[in-house]
Amino acid sequence: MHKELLQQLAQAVIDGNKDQAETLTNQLLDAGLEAKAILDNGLMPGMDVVGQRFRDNLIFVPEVLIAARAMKASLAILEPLLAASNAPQVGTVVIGTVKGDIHDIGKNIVIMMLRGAGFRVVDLGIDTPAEKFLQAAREENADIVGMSALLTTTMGYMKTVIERLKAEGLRVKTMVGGAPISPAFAEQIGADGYAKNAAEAVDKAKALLGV
Ligand code: B1M
Repeated sequence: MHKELLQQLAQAVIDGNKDQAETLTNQLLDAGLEAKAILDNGLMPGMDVVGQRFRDNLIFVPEVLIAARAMKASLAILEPLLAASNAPQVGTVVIGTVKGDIHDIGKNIVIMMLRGAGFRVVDLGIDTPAEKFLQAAREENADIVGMSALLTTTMGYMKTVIERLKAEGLRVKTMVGGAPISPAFAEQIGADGYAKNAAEAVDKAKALLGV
């Protein structure tokens, strides 16, 4: 039964059917499935199909927007479960999607998982300029500055932020991620850490702080 509902949830994301996505998410939770499994096996496969169709010019921005709205509606239900934590506080992360980039679904999932692992997370939102990262890093006494980018045209901005942090002498670790980012790119721009997905982001953040 789980499998069928998960497939329906993926389809609801693909169709951009927000109401259906919410109903199915609640049904899956009622049926005892864990939030993480709903995310990994329902929402993510749905958004993967959306990405492929978008790339192949089968659908366009408006369809992607309504798919994103459906995914966000489901995530809003899952958030308290993913972010619930009994873990002791392990450190502070300030995180944002870099300047020029408005993709935030992946970043928001990373935030939920970090909170769930006991991190205090300050969300700087989307289209975040270097100044905002710097200011927040100082004011929040951050241990880690996290950056997300989904566009090949915006990923280079991560280097700008890292260079600014270094130039200002801020003693903070940096972590980067997002679909176009690779470990080699992360190394090339001088980031301290890279994570492929939200679960890895938690492991990497802990490793960076030695906890
Ligand atoms: Co856009 N978009 N989009 N888009 N969009 C992509 C990224 C694209 C790959 C689609 C495609 O062509 N197949 C393509 C980029 C191509 C490129 O750069 N070479 C693209 C494009 C071209 C564009 C526009 C330029 C389209 C246009 O206007 N013509 C435009 C740009 C707007 C801008 O930012 N300035 C645009 C707009 C949009 C929407 C607004 C419609 C919408 C975003 C809605 C929103 O986020 N609120 C959207 C969407 C939804 C997508 C796709 C389909 C899905 C992205 C997503 O949410 N994935 C995407 C296709 C794709 O990625 N395959 C695409 C699900 C999410 C859970 O995964 O974000 O990868 P992801 O996050 C993962 C990991 O990457 C990682 O963990 C997350 C969870 O596991 N991660 C981190 C992310 N951040 C991390 C940070 C970390 C660590 C790990 O540490 C700090």
